[in-house]
Amino acid sequence: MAKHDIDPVLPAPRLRMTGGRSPACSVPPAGAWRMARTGRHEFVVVASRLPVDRVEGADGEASWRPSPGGLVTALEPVLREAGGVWIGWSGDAGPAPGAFEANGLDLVGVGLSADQVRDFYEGFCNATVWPLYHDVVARPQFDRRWWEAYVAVNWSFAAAAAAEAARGATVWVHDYQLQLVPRMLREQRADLRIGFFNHIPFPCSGIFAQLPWRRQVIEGLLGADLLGFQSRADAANFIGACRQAAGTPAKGHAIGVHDPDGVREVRAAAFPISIDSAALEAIARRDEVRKRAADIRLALGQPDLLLLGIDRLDYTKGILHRLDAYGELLDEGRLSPRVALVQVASPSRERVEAYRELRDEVELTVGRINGEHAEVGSPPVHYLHQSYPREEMAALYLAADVMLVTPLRDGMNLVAKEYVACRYDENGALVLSEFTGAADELTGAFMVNPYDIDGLKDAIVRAATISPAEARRRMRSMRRQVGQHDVAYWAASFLDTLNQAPG
Ligand code: GDG
Repeated sequence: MAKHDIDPVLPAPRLRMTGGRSPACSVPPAGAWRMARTGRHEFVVVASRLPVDRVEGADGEASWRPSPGGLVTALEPVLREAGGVWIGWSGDAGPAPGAFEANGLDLVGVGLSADQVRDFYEGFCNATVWPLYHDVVARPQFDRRWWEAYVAVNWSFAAAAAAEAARGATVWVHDYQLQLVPRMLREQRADLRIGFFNHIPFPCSGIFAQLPWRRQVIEGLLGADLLGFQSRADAANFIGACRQAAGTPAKGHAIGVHDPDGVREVRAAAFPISIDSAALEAIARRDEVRKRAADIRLALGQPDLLLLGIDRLDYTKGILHRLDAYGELLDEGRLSPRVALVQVASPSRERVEAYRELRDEVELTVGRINGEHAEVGSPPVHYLHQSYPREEMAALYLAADVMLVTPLRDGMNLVAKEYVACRYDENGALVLSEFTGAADELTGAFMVNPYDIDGLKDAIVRAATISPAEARRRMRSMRRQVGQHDVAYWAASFLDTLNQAPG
């Protein structure tokens, strides 16, 4: 696929940060840029994962199956129109699969060794940054070996992006796994327009300050022209961290970064991500999906009240707090005796210790609630530790009377938006944690502080007992928001702002 023009290595502008030494990560590993060149792609997406999964057929032959999420849906038209490429990791340890085509998209696989999967992905990404950025709801672990792996893997991604991007191309880097890529890329390819979007929260400067490599991370991110966050609070936290960790001054959304050629302006602002609302609503409207929703209620014994939780099994999602509140409501008899809770907890990061412990604790709690309250054939909690196709998810959303979204911290939470998009019938109610990015937009929800179990219980009872007219009013306002601000709107507003950045 991509044919490359071999270009001389571009002069590497060295960024000078006010009040900083040159960070350890500014020195590329030997040979990282041996292949420095410009590619043919005008638009490059760099994300930790590829939008496809490697599957092995019965004959042992490997192939790629598309795993389209919201990000792919939003970026696919841009990728096609601009002749773009997606750079990411396949999810398996092993050598780089290199460049290939799947589903009509140009893809470039970055390889991670088994040690890098352990130290970069399971270590630095999932056991250091993830808990730290989610307000330390679990204890972050700091390990210097993990940091070294993080630097090395970020170099691999930056090198792949530099090789694919045409002169003057737009490169959009995604998420906390790749925070050093913007600067690494700029040092080699000053001609590029570089955007970065942070999908998870950015913590307040007091928490961020715990990170031993905070200055390097800030400097890495400031290699971008535009930094997008899920909420205004996250963007403000980042600006605060720039001041504190790197002594970089900011004026409003603009941060002044001292480059050799003068002061470069980096913008940090909120671009709340969304979903492909129309496509999801179309799935929910299908006859077979509506029938499946009715069948789900039937299979559950036609409950008076069906509560639903859908989450990756992650300690940030507040699953245990939700179960505690539900268990107490059952103890107190405050819900209809014909109530059921369906909790989908899709498997996630099972090699990380904290996730294994969480699974044990959730399963113990579900077992206790069912042990105390079940009757033969009708347990009050239906716990599903599995992943489902989108159609089944839409049927569940349609079947539920009350959706419980109770994270302790969440960048956005797409599940809340998906529930709203599926409810074309304008029924159903949403209980939503105020610690999600979605809470800024879905003001028709019943807002909760998930740590306040009594408040959570009251909100569940209120959501379960509102009048149909109030439910409709609330759902309509949320549907308007999600309908108008879909994932295409999100991508377009980020890319328009990036393209207007002084380049
Ligand atoms: C990160 C940030 C931010 C879940 N189980 C199944 C399944 N899912 C889908 C949901 C939803 C997605 O996974 C989960 O998205 P969330 O937003 O809830 O959470 P994270 O995975 O933590 O995502 C988050 C997001 O990035 C985007 O920026 O909102 O804050 O943490 O789409 O539907 N999908 C299918 N089967 C399942 O079993 N098909």
